[in-house]
Amino acid sequence: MSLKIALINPFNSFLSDNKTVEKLYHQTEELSLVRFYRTGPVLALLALAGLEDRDIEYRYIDERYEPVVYEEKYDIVAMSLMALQAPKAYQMAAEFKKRGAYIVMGGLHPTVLPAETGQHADSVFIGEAELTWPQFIRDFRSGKPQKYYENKETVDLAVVPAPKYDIIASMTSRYPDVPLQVSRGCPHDCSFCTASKIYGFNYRQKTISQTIKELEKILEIYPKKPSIWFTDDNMFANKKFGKELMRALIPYRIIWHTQTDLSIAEDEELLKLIYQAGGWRILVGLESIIEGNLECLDSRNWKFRKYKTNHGYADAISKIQSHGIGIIGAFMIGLEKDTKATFQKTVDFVHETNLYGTQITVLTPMPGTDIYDAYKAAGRLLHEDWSRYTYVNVNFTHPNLSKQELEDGLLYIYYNVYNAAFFKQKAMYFKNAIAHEIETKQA
Ligand code: B12
Ligand code: SF4
Repeated sequence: MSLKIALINPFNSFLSDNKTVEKLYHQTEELSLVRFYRTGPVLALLALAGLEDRDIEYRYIDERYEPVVYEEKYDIVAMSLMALQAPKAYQMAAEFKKRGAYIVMGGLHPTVLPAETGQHADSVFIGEAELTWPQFIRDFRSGKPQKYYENKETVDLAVVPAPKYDIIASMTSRYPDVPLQVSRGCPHDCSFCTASKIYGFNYRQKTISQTIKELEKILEIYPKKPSIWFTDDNMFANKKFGKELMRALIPYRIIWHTQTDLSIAEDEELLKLIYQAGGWRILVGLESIIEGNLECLDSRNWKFRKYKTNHGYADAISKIQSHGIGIIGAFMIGLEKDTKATFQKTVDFVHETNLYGTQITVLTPMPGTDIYDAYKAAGRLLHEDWSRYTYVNVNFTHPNLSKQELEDGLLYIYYNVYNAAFFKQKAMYFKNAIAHEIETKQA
């Protein structure tokens, strides 16, 4: 039985509910760049197509770029959703259902709220889908699809098929930044994070040759080398593997970015390899530089125990950036110890450390997380309209700051870290750091 399956990324702007921040994103050159890097294809959907493609015609539809045509006939409509996309996905599902399509949903939101998703989808996928998607296709073909498909085993990444990147071969100009996932799982358990809920604590990797094959598949479909985004939660959790991968990447002369933690600062050899392999910016969750905020952010309290003060952070940032690798510091505002002073202190820290970039967001109690449970129990959630759970809106009550104060504080930080004067200061810092890195490499 041949099947026609729509793979859909429903659109809901992460700026939708905060017009002032949206205006700022359009005005500021650096933030426009951030918008540019929010354009990658949805790797989960390409991964599904890579798992099973016998006698299946997949149609990849990214609503950020093209309207969804409900009249087109599909046997199955599959959607991947984060919290902020859920309400939109549910509306779309209703439209497709009217026309007889079978609806399936998976990803983070369905994983943490399967019963809610089950009201809108015919089948719901809980967790990773490498084992369950092929099973679903078999069940669907035999006319017996189940309501829930829950992944019960740890997926061995070393044997998963490559995502079907050629699905986006005709769309490369839309996607200058391409996701490639090397590892899954995170040993930490941050109280605000949902990623660890889907992949668990068990850190697993693809093999080096598997990763290189995926990279080559991407390079094959791109006329000009794209930037690669290694979408791992913690790319260098295994440093030995990380170094081997860096050595394998060097000949490809690509540029790439990723996420990891500050412990790479302790490994000089790794830093040099990252630079040589084309790693130019790395996002690190710093969360907060306000005393008391780091405590209890994860069950083992590792960040607080390791870095304790801002000096710990600043030293590690300086070590990494001195190798020509930019750190994007991810900060959350709205943690329990924040006060009006938080905003200026955060700006000062960014300026003092010459942080290459920042990702400043509002603490968001995502369903499925410990803080969601705690805030809900304490009656602190302002609403549960997931479309507004975007990381730039305030969705909860804070002990020291009003909603307005938090929103104004967010803008205050934005205006002070995304401005021409600081941009010039950073540019100078990195020019010197890179010149030094090239000199020491030649010596
Ligand atoms: C790449 C990425 C992006 C990309 C692409 C998003 C995308 N949908 O792929 C971009 C840049 C667009 C993006 C933007 C944002 N992101 Co983002 N992003 C990620 C990141 C780092 C990796 C995702 C990825 O590529 N995974 C690789 C694939 C293969 O794995 P997967 O998605 O888990 O899919 C597997 C299973 O989940 C399942 N599955 C997934 N979908 C489906 C669908 C079906 C039908 C089936 C059967 C199975 C299935 O099968 C797959 C194979 O096992 C994740 C972190 C993470 N660990 O997930 C954050 C993450 C998903 N992002 C997050 C957030 C909050 C955002 C933003 C709101 C941030 C912001 N304020 O700017 C924006 C929103 C953008 C918008 N809509 O406007 C949160 C989501 C939290 C939540 N519960 O909703 C995460 C978890 C980060 C975090 N730790 O908080 N993001
Ligand atoms: S926020 Fe990062 S370090 Fe914390 S659990 Fe999530 S992925 Fe791991």
